[in-house]
Amino acid sequence: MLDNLKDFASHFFVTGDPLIYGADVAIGLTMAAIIFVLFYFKKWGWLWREWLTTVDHKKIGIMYIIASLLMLFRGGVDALLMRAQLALPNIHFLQSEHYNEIFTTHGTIMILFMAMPLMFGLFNIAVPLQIGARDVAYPFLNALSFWMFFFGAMLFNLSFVIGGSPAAGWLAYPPLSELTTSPGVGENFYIWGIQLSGVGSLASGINFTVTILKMRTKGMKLMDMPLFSWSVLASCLTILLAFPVLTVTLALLFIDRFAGAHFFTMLHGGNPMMYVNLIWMWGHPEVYIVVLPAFGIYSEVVSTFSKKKIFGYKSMVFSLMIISVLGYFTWVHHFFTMGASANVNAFFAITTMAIAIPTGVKIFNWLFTMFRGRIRITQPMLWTLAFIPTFLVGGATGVMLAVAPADYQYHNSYFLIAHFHQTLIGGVVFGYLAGLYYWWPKMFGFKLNVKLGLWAFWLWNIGFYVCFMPQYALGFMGMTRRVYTYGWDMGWAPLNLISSIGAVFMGIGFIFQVWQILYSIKYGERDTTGDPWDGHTLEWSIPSPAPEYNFAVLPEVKGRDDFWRRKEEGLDNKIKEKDLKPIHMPKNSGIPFIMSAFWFVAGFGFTFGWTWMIVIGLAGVAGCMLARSFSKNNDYYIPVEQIRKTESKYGRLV
Ligand code: HEM
Ligand SMILES: [Cu+2]
Repeated sequence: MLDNLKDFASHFFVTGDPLIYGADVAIGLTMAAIIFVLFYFKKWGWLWREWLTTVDHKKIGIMYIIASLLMLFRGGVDALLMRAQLALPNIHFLQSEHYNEIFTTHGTIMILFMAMPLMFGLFNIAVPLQIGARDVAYPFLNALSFWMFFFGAMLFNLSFVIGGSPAAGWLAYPPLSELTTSPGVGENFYIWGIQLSGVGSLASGINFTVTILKMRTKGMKLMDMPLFSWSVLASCLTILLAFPVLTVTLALLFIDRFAGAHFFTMLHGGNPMMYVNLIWMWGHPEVYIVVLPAFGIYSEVVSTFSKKKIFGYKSMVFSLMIISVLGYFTWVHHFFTMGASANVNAFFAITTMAIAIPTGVKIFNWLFTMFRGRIRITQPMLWTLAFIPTFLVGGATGVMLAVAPADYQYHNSYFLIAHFHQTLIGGVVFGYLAGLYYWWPKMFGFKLNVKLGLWAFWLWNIGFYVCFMPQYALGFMGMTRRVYTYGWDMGWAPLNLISSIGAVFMGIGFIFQVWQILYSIKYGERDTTGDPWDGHTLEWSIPSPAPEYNFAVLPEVKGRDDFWRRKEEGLDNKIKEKDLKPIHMPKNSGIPFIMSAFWFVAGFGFTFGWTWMIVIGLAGVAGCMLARSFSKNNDYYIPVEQIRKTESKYGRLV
């Protein structure tokens, strides 16, 4: 009996490495501290009522952002561990298997559990306010999306201490990810973590598409919409077509592992290359899903801080759309070396290069917007200015990689690693940081400290170039990706050391940002106007932070950048008392949280192949669906008296 238990525990819990025990202790202590604080200050009720059950897009946005910053921390620690291991030849800090796990969790977490939720956080914060709506189209679904993402991310992260992490790369190529070659539960954690959060992403894609198409305020035609909202639409349309492919692909892989099927095995008619095609049919659009909203943010920021309407609005919109459509026809560039015919490779090489054209159009439009503008160098603007050259180099090296014959040389080398980090950090991370700095006062009612922000900015930027420029050279020198160590004879030591130092700089930059947030909570410059940047879109016309109903009276607009027009015409933001009407709102609900928790249980059951647990989980999910279907009391009205009180507190009532 005892021996059985011991045997089970030694497989169930991850053991062996002091790093892991250290992390176990840290996780345990953090959890204990959080629970203690909640009990001590009697905050459980508050947490449940105000946050865990909320359907308010603004609060959901904040939760997304907090979760994604935590994931940025975890992914960043992974990155630093890898860079420590590679800093010099023949280091025995990480074993090879451990290194495989870390690049796998780093890549997966950074894309799916950091970039995606940070993106959805910004969608939630900005889109309803920009288009003059009271919430998203389906607030309940929005909460469900968040909790599905959250529990999916937790399931994935659990593999660190229970069962063991996945180690087959961030896209889990078979045959390596098949049962015969990865017999542990790591790949199951990978599959189910992504499946749960993928449902959330797909639902958010639907939610924001409908919100943008159906909930724009009076007078706002599609071609009057702020460019961030356009970029969200482009991204969500891409989600709608791409995410189902991911779900099906991972489901097939799971059926292989769980039920002994042969979709992607080497034997019995399976075809691993099928998987590689399918996963990249999602994977390539995915990178556009995350980068297009960053382009939207740059457009808002450049226009605001140059005090000019964006140059070439229509061409901006068309470029967004062209990129999202072309993005579906480039996936083979990830495996030119697969051995497709020259014609096939040529097709995908050309489509890939073609994307440089709309992207170039956008870069020129941003530059022309700044040209002769009254530029203010604020924090969002700084990150935008840093993005342009960084993304330019990332784009240019992308075109180099798109040259199919040349890719036989670059493929899976550090040249590629440098290229995609340049676009993902220089494009996506810089963009979302610009967005965070830009909308922060709207979310919380205060600005982030500039001095600490400047430290963070320079550390990130210098660190970025120091880290990734040497990797282009390392790629040419023959260093391939996913190697855990190398010998002195390779001559890669100096450049790797430099690269690791750059990574440390970025890490310190992140610490400065955490410090910046904590410092600014206490000392940050308060925003009492609701319009700290002299903005041009509707979110700046209401108080910061926005009241729960956003707009006491829904605005009517007469065209693009309507808020600038109103300010130029000397109109104020006052609301007439006689215009106030009761506001129809959705009620909070615990179902999204509980249902996602049941999904988590089911996912855990699937991961370990425990039927009883799967049954409990799925039964719970079904119960939640029924409960929701039969619940009638889902909405309420905010009475005029309460709106009057809130608005007069902000001095907005005449
Ligand atoms: C913050 C600084 C970062 C550093 C220092 C860093 C470093 C690294 C390193 C050392 C690897 C492994 C290379 C190898 O041995 O093959 C890697 C892989 C990867 N990184 Fe990062 N990274 C950073 C940020 C990011 C971000 C922000 C993203 C995405 C948004 C990202 C996405 C990936 C992906 C997808 C992989 C490939 C994983 C795989 O091979 O399966 N990284 N990174
Ligand atoms: Cu691609």
